Amino acid sequence: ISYPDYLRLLPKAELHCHFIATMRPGMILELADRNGVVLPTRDIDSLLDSDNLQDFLTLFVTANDVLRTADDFADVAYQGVVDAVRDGNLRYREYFVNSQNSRRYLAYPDLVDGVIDGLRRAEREFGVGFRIVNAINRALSPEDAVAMVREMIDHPRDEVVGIGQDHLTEDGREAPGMWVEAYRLAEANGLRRTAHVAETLPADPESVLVAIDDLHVDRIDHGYRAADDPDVLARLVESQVPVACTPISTLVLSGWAPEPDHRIARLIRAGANVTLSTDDAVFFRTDLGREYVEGLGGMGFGPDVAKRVSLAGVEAAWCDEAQKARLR
Ligand code: ES4
Ligand code: ZN
Repeated sequence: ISYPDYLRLLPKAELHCHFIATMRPGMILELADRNGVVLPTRDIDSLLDSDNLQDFLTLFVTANDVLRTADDFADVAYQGVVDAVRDGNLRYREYFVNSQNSRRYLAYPDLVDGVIDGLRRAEREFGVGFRIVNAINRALSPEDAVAMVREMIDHPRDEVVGIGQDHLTEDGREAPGMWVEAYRLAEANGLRRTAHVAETLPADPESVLVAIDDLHVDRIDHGYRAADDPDVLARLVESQVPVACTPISTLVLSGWAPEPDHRIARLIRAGANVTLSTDDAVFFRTDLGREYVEGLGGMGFGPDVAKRVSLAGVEAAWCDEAQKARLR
């Protein structure tokens, strides 16, 4: 078996996956028609054409807007699993949903129940486990984030296990400390916590430490800039907080091509607890197989590291022990 085939067939757990960006382009058009939403363009290539975070987030908002009902969410959830099983032998996935973004159309419990319906159906057919993480929209206010966490507490679901973040302010600033109240509330109510930090320039490496020390995260999304600061990197390694890295996303948004000096490669060589994900599979035209083949392979890592990274995804998952045992 060739190395690329080995990497594609390796069973995988994915922890950093934005639900909206698992939506097939055809489905964006179909749901827009179903719900009478006018898109800026019906040309898929120009719709998906974004090479920086701001354009990307505009696309993200556009795509989010075509989803209006719980059934829409269930349909997107189901087809996303079908694609990921085919393209990268996905066995387990944690999804970021954005309940704040759909609040105008859909109450929080209806949204998550739609996602759960679709993912349960896919789990019965393909055996792919899942959990759901509600992501704070960082373009909105800290108070809004706290309100989001309160909704989660008021409508608990076994499948919804934590909070994360996405989107970003217009100026691209990362200020992880501003979310501390939402994170404290989540922690006090038994919710897990992850944060998008230190993704690209100009984000500070120190954001990683704010996430660990102030937000009390049990996972970090991206975190690449830690590789640029020896003290931050040492703390990240010492903590062994899992880092959910996304090679193709950084290639598209930051122009960082997979090569042995890539920041993710430096994190791995330093002994950080790295896992691999797609971030936004459809929108970056990637899949979990490609993250391993072009990402890890392009960074020069062989099968031993690939196996270790894929297992790190299982160990860092927010599911129960019985499910982890099945995935190992
Ligand atoms: C992202 Cl800040 C943010 N939000 C959603 N998806 C993303 N992919 C990369 N950065
Ligand atoms: Zn992300």
